[in-house]
Amino acid sequence: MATAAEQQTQLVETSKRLAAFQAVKDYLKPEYTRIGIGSGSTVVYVVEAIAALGPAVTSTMTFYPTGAQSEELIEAAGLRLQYISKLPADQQLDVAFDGADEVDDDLNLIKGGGACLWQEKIVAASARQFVCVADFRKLSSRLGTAWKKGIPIEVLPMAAPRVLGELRRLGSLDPRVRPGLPGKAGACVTDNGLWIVDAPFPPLLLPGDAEAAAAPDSRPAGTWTVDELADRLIKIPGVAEIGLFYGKNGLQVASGAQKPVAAYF
Ligand code: ABF
Repeated sequence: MATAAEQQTQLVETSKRLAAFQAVKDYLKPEYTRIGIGSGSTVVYVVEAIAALGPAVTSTMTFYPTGAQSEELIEAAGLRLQYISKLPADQQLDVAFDGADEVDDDLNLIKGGGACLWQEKIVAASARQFVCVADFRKLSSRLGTAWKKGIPIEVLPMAAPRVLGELRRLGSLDPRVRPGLPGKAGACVTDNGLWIVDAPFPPLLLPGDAEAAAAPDSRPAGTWTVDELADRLIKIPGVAEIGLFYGKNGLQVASGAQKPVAAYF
């Protein structure tokens, strides 16, 4: 007899797998040739779903990873690998699939729990369509409700103390440099040699919220809309990239689709 914890794990894994297969069914068209593959445990099922289509469909496709994990997944599934650095500037990925840590009502995302957020944003921004695949635990009406560890922010190590100070001034509740994996001393180091700061904020507002009508400096400390906070965070010197994937972004209009066209739960 499975324990309650085992049953919950099974439910989550089943949800991830169902969401991944549905997302691939709905958004991977046989005529597509360039596909982005994100990071995390949900994306494992995305690659499984793609591989299950067989070489008749996938042999004309090339897959672009967001990091070492997705690179290994692509190769292990026998799919053709290419790096985003090789994508010509005048070309786009047809679609990119990736997971998330949290998704709000407007399909804004928190990403970066796995510390790959910078590459993930570049791959997402290179795609015409970005499909977020996430299980039911990730859905919340306002970011910061389900994912309580904070917004992941990739920073230059020498700037970390100053960035932490700026985050406190913006109302972040106890921002911290993310530690390395258990048993490893020091900070978590990204594939880019940078650090991650996790910055918790009160739940982020959406433009239609009554509180959003007031000017930011007349609201309680740390109360921001997603767009306002993203604009401020990315401007802090020493911040390389932020784990907020949000709708109002030049990339979405100019080249890619940083905001997901769909989220699956
Ligand atoms: C990536 O993997 C990250 O942006 C996000 O932090 C994480 C989600 O992982 P999982 O699918 O394992 O929950 O998508």
